Amino acid sequence: MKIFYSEEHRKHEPAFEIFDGGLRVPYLENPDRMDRILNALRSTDWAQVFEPLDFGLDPILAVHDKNYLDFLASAWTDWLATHPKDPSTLLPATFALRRHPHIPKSLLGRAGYYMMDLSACIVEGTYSAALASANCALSAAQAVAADGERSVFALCRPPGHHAGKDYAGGYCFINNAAVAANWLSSKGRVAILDMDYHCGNGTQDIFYDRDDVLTISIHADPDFEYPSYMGYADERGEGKGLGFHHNFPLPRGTDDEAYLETLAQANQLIREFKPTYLVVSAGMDIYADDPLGTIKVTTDGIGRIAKEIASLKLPTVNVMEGGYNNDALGRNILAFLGEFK
Ligand code: SP5
Ligand code: ZN
Repeated sequence: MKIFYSEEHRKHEPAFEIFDGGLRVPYLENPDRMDRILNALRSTDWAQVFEPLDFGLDPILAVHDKNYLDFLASAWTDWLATHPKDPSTLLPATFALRRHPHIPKSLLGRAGYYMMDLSACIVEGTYSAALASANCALSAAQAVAADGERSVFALCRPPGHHAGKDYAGGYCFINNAAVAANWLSSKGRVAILDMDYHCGNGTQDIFYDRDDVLTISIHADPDFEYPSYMGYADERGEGKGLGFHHNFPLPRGTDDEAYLETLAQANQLIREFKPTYLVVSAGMDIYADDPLGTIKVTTDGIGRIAKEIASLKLPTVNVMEGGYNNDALGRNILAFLGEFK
C-alpha cells in the first residue's frame, strides 16, 4: 500500500493549546503521532512510504478562500511584525461571531476572524506543514485516480477536517480530505466518510451546497462535544446539496457493536449514491483510551470498521485526521489499514 508522508510537519510544533477553563496544556496534536504511525508501518512488509508531489495552490484554492489562504501564508511574519511580548505562538483572544461583515486589517483582528478556537495555534512552520499535508492527500488521490491503486493512505499532519473554506480550527488549517475529494470530483462521483471522533464541520461546510460530493460524518454528539455548533442530525445540506450531507451523532460510551450499526447505515447511503471514489477521514480518536474521546471503540473494533468500509470495494483514499493516544496510534492504524491491503 502506498503511504504519502512529508517531514514538513515537524516544524509545526506549538508548545501548548488552551482547553476549556483556560487550562494551558501541551499540544496534543504533536509530531510524535507521526513517528508512532511510521514505526508501525515500517514493521510491516506491505507499506511503502512516498514523498508527496507538489500540486501548487490551485487545488487548494478550489476549496479555500483566497484571503484566508493569504492570511495563513503571511500570519507568521505579520505576527512577528507586531513585536509581541511572547512571540512563540500566534493565538488570538477575541473571535468573530461573523454576524458582521468587517474583516479588520490588524493581524490579531484577522486571526480572530479566520480562527475558530484556541487549538489552531500558528507557529513558524505551520503554513508549510499545512501545504505539505494537503499535498499528501492530493498525491494519494492521484495514485487512486491515475495509477489505479485500490487504496492509499495519506499520512497527513496537521489534520484537516475542522478547517472550512475560510477558517482554521481544531488543529486544522487546510482541509486535506476536502481538497483531495474536490480534486477527485472532476473525475467521478465522490463520497466522504468522516469517522473521526469529532464532527467534520469544515468538510460539511465546504460541500454543503453540492450534490456531486456526498458527505457523511459519524461523531460524538455536538450537544456535548466539540465543535458544539455543527454536526446535528437535522443538518442535511442546502440548495441542490439538500440530502447530500448526513450527520450521525453518537452518545458517550458508544461501543464497537453500536458504532458498527451506525456505520452500516452510513455504508448503505454510500452504496445508494454510487460513488466512483471514497475518501475516508480516518480519525483514530474514536479509540476507547483516547485522551479527547468518550467513545469506546477498541482496536479490534477499528479493524472491523475498516473491514466494513473496505467491503464497499471502492477506490479509497484514507486520510489521517485525529487520534491522540500516541501509544495506541501505531497498532490502531495497522488494524485499520490492514483491512485495505
Ligand atoms: C482533528 C481533531 O481531532 N481535532 C480535535 C480538536 C479538539 N479540540 C477541542 C478539545 C476539547 C477538549 N476537551 C477536554 C477533554 C479532556 N478530557
Ligand atoms: Zn477528532
